[in-house]
Amino acid sequence: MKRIVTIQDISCVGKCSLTVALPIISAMGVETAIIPTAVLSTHTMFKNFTVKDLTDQIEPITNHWKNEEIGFDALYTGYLGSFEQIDLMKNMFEEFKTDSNITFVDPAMGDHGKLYPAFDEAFAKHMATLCAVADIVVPNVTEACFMTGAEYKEEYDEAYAKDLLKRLSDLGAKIAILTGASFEEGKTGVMGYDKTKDEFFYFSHDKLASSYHGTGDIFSSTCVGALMNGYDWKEAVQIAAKYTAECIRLTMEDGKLQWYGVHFEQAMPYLMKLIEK
Ligand code: PXL
Repeated sequence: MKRIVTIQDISCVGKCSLTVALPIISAMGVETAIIPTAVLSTHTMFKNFTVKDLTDQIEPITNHWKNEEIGFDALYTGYLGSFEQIDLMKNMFEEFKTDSNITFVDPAMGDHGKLYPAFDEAFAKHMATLCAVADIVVPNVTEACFMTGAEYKEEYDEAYAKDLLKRLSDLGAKIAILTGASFEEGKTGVMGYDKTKDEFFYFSHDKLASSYHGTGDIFSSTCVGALMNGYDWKEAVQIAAKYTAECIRLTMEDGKLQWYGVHFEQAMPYLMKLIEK
């Protein structure tokens, strides 16, 4: 059985970060160890959220694991709250990286051209240094622009997406995956670039009319789960995109609760079918 570790916050309400990564990756048949980086009452798009930072727990936890010779088939980071946490992740990658495992970074920092309330441009540039040492990175267009200094565009063509991917891989990551890549009328999707093969890949599907919080985390978690189930990155992004779209579709049937995340639980049977071999 594969074992991964995911390092991100627990937002108690709002269905994002660990409250989606843990159930999704576990349901995909993969042991899911966690490091909670902070506990928040909700994610940061709600007003008046509470937060307890857990940065001081990260090193004691990883030191204990090292002493116990505990290893992981994937190290997956999501929302991180500070420069220090980013640096701790770089140390953790150095300590736990092997020839056979993967490091997967979702630089969860913003969307729709804006960074989340807790972040600024300097933070995005620092996140780029973590992406530099990862095997796979999965930013959306907003995050890719803030990390690479590219101009953010709401509307763009395929050449723009390819340029962003090249810039991301110039940072250092082996495989760069751009989520929410949309340059065909009525479609959205994901475009990836494998610099070791100089190969692009694009998968698109019909664009749904609503956008919800936490879908990036659902995409990344599913991608990690699919990779651990033996799918290559191109298959994994398709599985993740299809499942995320189904989660959105089911949520839309149930009214608009944009900040409360998507009905990923109800779409689990569909995910199980997607990963059947
Ligand atoms: O889904 C990204 C995310 C994760 N964790 C926290 C957040 C957000 C996005 O706003 O605030 C705490």
